[in-house]
Amino acid sequence: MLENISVLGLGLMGAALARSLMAAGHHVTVWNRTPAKAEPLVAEGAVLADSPDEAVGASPLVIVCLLDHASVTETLDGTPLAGRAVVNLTTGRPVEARRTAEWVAERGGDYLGGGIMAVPPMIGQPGALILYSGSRPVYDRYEQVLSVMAEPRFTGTDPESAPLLDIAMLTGMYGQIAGFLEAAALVKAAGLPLRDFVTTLLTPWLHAMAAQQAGWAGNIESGEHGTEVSNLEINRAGLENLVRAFREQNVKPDLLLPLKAVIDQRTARGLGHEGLSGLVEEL
Ligand code: FVH
Repeated sequence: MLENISVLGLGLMGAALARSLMAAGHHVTVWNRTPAKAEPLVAEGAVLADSPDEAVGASPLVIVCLLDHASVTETLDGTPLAGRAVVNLTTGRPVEARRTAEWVAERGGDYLGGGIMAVPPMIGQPGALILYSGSRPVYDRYEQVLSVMAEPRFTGTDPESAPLLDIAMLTGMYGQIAGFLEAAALVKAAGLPLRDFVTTLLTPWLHAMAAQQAGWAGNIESGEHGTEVSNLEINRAGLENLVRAFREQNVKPDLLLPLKAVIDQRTARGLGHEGLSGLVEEL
């Protein structure tokens, strides 16, 4: 079913979202603080609203993708939201999402928040994912529309859940990036071919190791941190070895040191027999 949809915020992400909705044939009204950014979309068939009020008035489904939550409430301040489904795809912390959801509800709107797990070129393509939380009725009513932008995943009615899971996903990503950067610095400093190392060794190794994570999650949920694979004492010695090797190669191990500190702390408590999952108890 083709819908009337308003998109507020035409930065890199908002423009990509609007474009994907237009490509699916929906009737899209757009608004941006700096109107010039709307010009390419208007040339492609979007309708330009002169104000947030006009944009919100044009469609029952209002998608907002701005810099931060403060800019969302600033933009929608004074705009009646009664009868509107407000889908906020602006990144924020869980407490901000709760506050914005309450703010929207006070003005009569139904709030669904989303955490975008994609960069703009991925929008509308396989592999893009958006985590949603908030109003289940809004999600159910518009699931088909949302799936045009990215695979939608409803994570719960608590507005905090999508941003929390978004942050958890990014945390896993940054941890992997930290390991990648240290490994790359070591290989580069040694004058070895880096691209070859990454494609033939590191990436397949990381895939294989990622298979351990479901088991660790089970340990963490049960609080049972026994292991028959590799205990913390072995990992403590392994990290010690890594850090010494980095220093001998004149490469700083700075991104590895926080992990080493937590392993040292746990083993110093006499828990070196546990597996790596036990470290979560220190955090
Ligand atoms: N780009 C990405 O890769 C990431 C992927 C994950 C999700 N994020 C989040 O998406 C939100 C928007 O990000 P963006 O990439 O579109 O950002 P910009 O291109 O910088 O556009 C920002 C838009 O916000 C408008 N804006 C800023 N401040 C205000 C304000 N006070 N009042 C009204 N609008 C405001 C800005 O307007 P203008 O500067 O063009 O006038 C842009 O439309 C963001 O939460 C990411 O974390 C993207």
